[in-house]
Amino acid sequence: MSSPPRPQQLSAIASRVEKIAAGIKILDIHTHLYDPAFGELLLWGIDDLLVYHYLVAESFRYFDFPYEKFWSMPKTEQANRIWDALFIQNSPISEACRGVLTTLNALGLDVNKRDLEAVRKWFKQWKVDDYLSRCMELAGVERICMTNSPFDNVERPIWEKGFSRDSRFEAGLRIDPLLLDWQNTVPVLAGWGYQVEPTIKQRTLSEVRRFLSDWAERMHPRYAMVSLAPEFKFPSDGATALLLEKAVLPFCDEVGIPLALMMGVKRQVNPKLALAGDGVGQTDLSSLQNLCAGFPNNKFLVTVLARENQHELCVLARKFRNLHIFGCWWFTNVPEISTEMTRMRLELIGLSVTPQHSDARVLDQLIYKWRHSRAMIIKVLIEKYEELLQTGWHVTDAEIERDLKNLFGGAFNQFCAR
Ligand code: RAT
Ligand code: ZN
Repeated sequence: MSSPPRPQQLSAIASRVEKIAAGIKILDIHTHLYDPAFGELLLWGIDDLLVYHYLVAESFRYFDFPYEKFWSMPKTEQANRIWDALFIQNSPISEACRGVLTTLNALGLDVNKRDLEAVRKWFKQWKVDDYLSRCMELAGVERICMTNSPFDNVERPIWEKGFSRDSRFEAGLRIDPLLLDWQNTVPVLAGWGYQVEPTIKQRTLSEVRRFLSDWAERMHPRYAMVSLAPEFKFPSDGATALLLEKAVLPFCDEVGIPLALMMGVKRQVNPKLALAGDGVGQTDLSSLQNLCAGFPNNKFLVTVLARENQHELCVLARKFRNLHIFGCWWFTNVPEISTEMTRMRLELIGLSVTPQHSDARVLDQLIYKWRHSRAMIIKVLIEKYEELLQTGWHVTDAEIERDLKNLFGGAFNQFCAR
């Protein structure tokens, strides 16, 4: 039996991991950011940081005026109200508030002055292209996966016209309206020349596949993606399950891309909050089990929103190698839960996981989302290496580098390439 590790060995492993991690560049596999060619769709700057829907939801805990009044205000005024409620009248301790401060601090601003106008002035000096590079550098991110919807009326024409792609951005084909709102999507697809009917028969299925293939050709997406309600069932005779089985999965198989499922979102629990009005519910993961077992040639990238589903998801990943877990999504992206989830994932499925994506909607958020997540992931990994040390297993620098690369995008790339 080897002797227990000495304190210097433990602190040496921590500083070796931190040093190696500083040189690792991240592939952010799910964001709502855009290639600069999409113009105004790429949000950035202090006002967009403040009106982020995570902060809108938190502000309404303190606001006492009607929802409508807030929505009728110009963005700057909304940002002022949020700043006042969450940063001035109360200390900004929530994860989303801390995030704004981490971001401003990393950009070199003195947050302690509490001077919103000075921050606004500072942002005016930037041009988007330079600012994009600066944010990516401060976040340690080298590639960003977008969320691209053919159903978005602002985005679609830009794809149709064509543009020269920024190689730092990858596409993600988002298809929620197709799978979740079939009745209203039929006239839309018909208007674009696809011969589809509300009753799903063979012709309609092959037209949906043609639609998906046309968009795959345009976007070259890394995956197709849909978010699902807690009530999602598979198999079932509803439109979602039918389209999934007979159009989307065969399409993904043919093109060779995974299907990403974001499970457990209850849309519009409070519609008065708009984008901030969605909630969470537990999903019956036997539907996911049925998909993984029934479609072994398909690959599933999965994140679940409910904390209660996380353990079962890890167990499913142990049974099905066509399932890759990613991210601590949305309400789980708080240190208490993300640390627990990351530790559990590493303990159950080792390094065959992508522990985090940023879900950034505003460019600057890359900085805080990744600074916070990177620190959390490294902390958990160090713990695990220290436990290995107790057994006499010493990880080499090359092994540490390999493991970190896998956690920050390598495992995702390997899964997609299989
Ligand atoms: O996390 C979020 O920003 C949510 O609003 C959703 O966009 C979610 O991430 C999604 O992609 O559906
Ligand atoms: Zn998202």
